[in-house]
Order: sequence, then C-alpha cells, then structure tokens
Amino acid sequence: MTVHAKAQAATAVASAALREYRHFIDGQYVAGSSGRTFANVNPATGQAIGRVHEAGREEVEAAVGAARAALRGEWGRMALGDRVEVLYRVADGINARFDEFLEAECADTGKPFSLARHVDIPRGAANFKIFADVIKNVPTEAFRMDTPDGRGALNYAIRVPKGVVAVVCPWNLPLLLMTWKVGPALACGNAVVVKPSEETPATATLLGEVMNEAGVPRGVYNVVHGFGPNSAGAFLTEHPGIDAITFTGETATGTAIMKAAAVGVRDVSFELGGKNPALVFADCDMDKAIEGTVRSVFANCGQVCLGTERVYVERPIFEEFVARLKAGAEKLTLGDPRDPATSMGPLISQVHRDKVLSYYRRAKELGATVVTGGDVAAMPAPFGAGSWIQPTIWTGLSDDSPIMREEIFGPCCHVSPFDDEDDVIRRANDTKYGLACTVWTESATRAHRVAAQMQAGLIWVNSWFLRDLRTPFGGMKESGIGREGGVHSLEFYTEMKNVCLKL
Ligand code: NAD
Ligand code: 6OD
Repeated sequence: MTVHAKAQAATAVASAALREYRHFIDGQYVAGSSGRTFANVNPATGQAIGRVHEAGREEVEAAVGAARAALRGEWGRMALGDRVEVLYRVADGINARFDEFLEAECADTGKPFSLARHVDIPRGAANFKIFADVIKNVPTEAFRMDTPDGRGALNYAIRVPKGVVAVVCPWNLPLLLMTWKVGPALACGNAVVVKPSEETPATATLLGEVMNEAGVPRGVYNVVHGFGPNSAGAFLTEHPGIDAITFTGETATGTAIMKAAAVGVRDVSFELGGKNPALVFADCDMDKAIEGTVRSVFANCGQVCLGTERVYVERPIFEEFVARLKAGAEKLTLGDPRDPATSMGPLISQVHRDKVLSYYRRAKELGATVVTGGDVAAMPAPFGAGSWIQPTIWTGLSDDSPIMREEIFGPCCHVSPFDDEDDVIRRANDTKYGLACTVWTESATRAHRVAAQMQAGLIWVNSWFLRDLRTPFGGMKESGIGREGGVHSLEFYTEMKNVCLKL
C-alpha cells in the first residue's frame, strides 16, 4: 500500500463554502419544515462540506402528493415516444454536467475521481438511456384462443405503471444505484420519491436540476433527505400513497422495509448484502485471476455489494496466489481522490471504519495470519481525519469464523486453500447470502459445471463487475428479492393487464 505524500486539490473541496441540500419536491428545492439539518462530511478529509435538511412526515406527504398529481397530469398522459425522448435528455443532461456530478459524488464518498469518472457517472447517464431503449422496444404477449362458437377471442397484455415508487438507496455507488432504479421506473411511466443515503445526498439533489432542464414534468422525480428509522426512510416506506418500494442496502434494513410494505400489500424489489466467494482453480490464468481478484476485493475500498470477501484457491497454486494478491494489495495507492495515481479512497465514515476495524481486530483474536494490512492507514494532511484504512488479507481461519460468514463491506478478504471441486462448491455455497461469485479457470467445461451449481444470482467467469444492463441482476437467499435489468426491470415497474376480446 502506498500513501501519497502530496495533498493537493482535495483541500479545495474541504475549504469550499458549506453546501445546503434541500428536498426536491414538485420540481422545486424546499427546506424541511422542522428546520432540522444534519452534517454532510467528506470522508477523505473528515470535514463537513454541507448541511442536509431532514424530512419529516410533512415533506414525505408533499413528495408523495406531488408524485400522485404528476401521474394524473401531463406525465400520466405522455405518449411513449415523448417519454423516451425526455429520458434521453436526462441522460444527455448528466453527461453535459459530468464534472459537477463527478465533484459531488467524490466529495460525498471520497472515492477516487478516476473510478467515478469511469464507472459511477457514465452509468448514471446510461441507466436512463438503456431503459428508454428497453421500453421503446419491448413486445407484448398475445394469444388467439378458440371458443365454442368457432369465432375465437384475442388476448393481449397491456403494461401500465405501478404508480408512485419509493426508491431507497445506499451510499456506496450513490448515483449509479439510484438511477439504476429511477431510470426504469420513469421509463415505465411511474413517478418516484427517492430517499438517498444520509451519507450521500449530493448527486440525487443535483439530478433534480437535470430533470427540470430535460423537461421532466414536475412531481415525477422527488427527493427527500434523512435517515432510516423514525425519519424520511421509514416515513416514506410506510406511506400508504406508495405503490411499490425498490431498495438497495443491508439485509437487516430490507427486513424492516418488508414489514412496512406488508401493510397495504405493496410490492418490493430488494438488492441486499453479500458474502461473495471467488473460486480460483489451478488451471486459471494467474495474471487474470490476480488482477480480477484485486479489483473485486479492493475496488471502491471494498464497498461494493458484489465484491469478494472469501477467496478459495486450489492448493497447488495457493502460496503463489497469496503472495501475488499481497503484492497487488500493497501496490494500491491511497491518497488525494483527485490524483489519477490514487487507486483506493477511504471508507464512507468513521462509524463504518469502526465496524470494519472491529473485524480486523476480531480476525487477529481468532488467530488469522495477517498477510498484509490489518489497521487504519495513517494519512498526511489534509486527509489525517479521514476514514482511511489499510487493504487487508488474511489466511488461516476456518469456514465457520465470523470473518468468513458476516458481510464486512471493507477492503479485505480471507484466502483459504481447497483440494476438490465439489467440496469448494459446497463451502462457497454455505452462506445465508447468494449475490455474486467469481470463478477463475481456463476450462470452459469446468466453468459451466461450476456456474450451474453456484447459489448466486450473478456468476462471473474470468471477470468481475462486467455489466450488460439487459441481463437479470439480483441475489438469491438473503441477498435480495427479484431481478432488475433489461425487461426484468419492467416486471417490477409495471403491472400487466390482460384484455380478452371476443371476436
Ligand atoms: P443501509 O441498509 O444501512 O441503508 C440503505 C438506505 O436505507 C439508506 O438510505 C438508509 O437511510 C435507509 N434506511 C435504513 N433503515 C431504514 C428503514 N428502517 N426504513 C427505510 N429506510 C431505511 O445500507 P448502506 O449502509 O447504505 O449500504 C451498504 C449495504 O448495502 C451493504 O449491506 C451492501 O451489501 C448493500 N448493497 C447491496 C447492493 C446490491 O445490489 N445487492 C448494492 C449496494 C449495496
Ligand atoms: O451494476 C449494477 O446495476 C448494480 N446494481 C451494481 C451494484 C453494486 C453494488 O454495490
């Protein structure tokens, strides 16, 4: 791990005037009626960079009311072709203000600009474009049926929007994950009320301006800020005017939201936690496996739900793999998020760092061999008060250790040897989660055989986080409910009505 001695332009972010984040309701920025605000902190510096208004029930009521009115108004009547054009303009609007989104996302998360420039912001725009294309091209189903009079009947299905959709988001990929849900929701003709994470209010707020500039009718896109329980998140998901809830975040939060959704029998789509395995076979291309595993463990400082936290390596290559993974981790450069040489940022907050550090301590207590890392990362000014942490690799723990069973969501993994394909599949599947998995092998036969047996919604062979947005995305077991992506998103964001026409 390298730490940059030079501390340059991030100071500009830290010393800039405090931004104020208001709710975006009915096409306008509004302050909270309670007058309550909370601090928005840049995790790279630990400094407050903004104040965020906290929504009470009153703002949630106004946002849901605005969304319902939008459905009754111009948006509800808009022709599909016009809606598609509007969504293209939203995508263009994000691209036109690319640098503003980039600044805002990196200030909220501390992530390297190089990462957000290539992943978060372009995907924010693509999420509108792709779902505009999907809705434009989706066919419907029709059945010609026989009837006793010989004249027959024609059945055809019509898709209609669900209504007002609550979109509750996490902090790790704020714009990417929010638009991944707002894009298809709007493409299908719904109106949304978004609750961004309390840690990352900026890009959801900025998107309100883009929506207005793109000609999205007021009330279609609303944002309320605040926390989860007894705050905006709970007020929103409990609101009877919400027709469906789409949520990305922790499994425990999903459980609470599902209880709220039960009242009124509202539909849910959940992308939740993971404890994802990597299976590295002796017949892999070692260079590819190392490069991919370094990314899947450490990208975004390990704060990716799809990231690898358990690595299983076939015994003949175990020692070499661990040595090369260690070298890869130690090459990561922590430093100014603006510096193109920086490859790893901080964790999202001191609170999250405390949680990750508790696992670092626990691993040592349980007798793990600390291959590299294991502690906070000491950083020079102005990053000294940021939530930096060392990339960490362990070996030597058993499969039933909490390090191997609980989601840590930090830049760390445990590497274990294995001897037998069937046995490693069993061990990798022995978890309550089922989100993602990577398989590293040059044998196509093995790749198919193993992929077929993995209990995970997403299986990458010789790659990681390679995304085609037309494909089904989601988790098995406690990693989620439902699939989004391509036409699968339409299943959640629309209701289908069957029309039976007697001929
Ligand atoms: P979180 O569950 O703590 O919070 C997510 C959102 O839910 C926030 O906006 C929060 O304010 C809100 N919230 C919290 N309690 C709520 C409640 N009772 N009612 C309504 N809203 C509530 O998750 P996080 O810490 O922001 O994100 C990290 C977690 O998200 C990790 O577990 C990670 O695996 C998961 N995640 C999953 C995916 C996926 O695609 N499966 C993607 C990203 C993150
Ligand atoms: O790429 C996506 O569509 C997606 N939902 C990614 C999730 C990443 C989790 O942190």
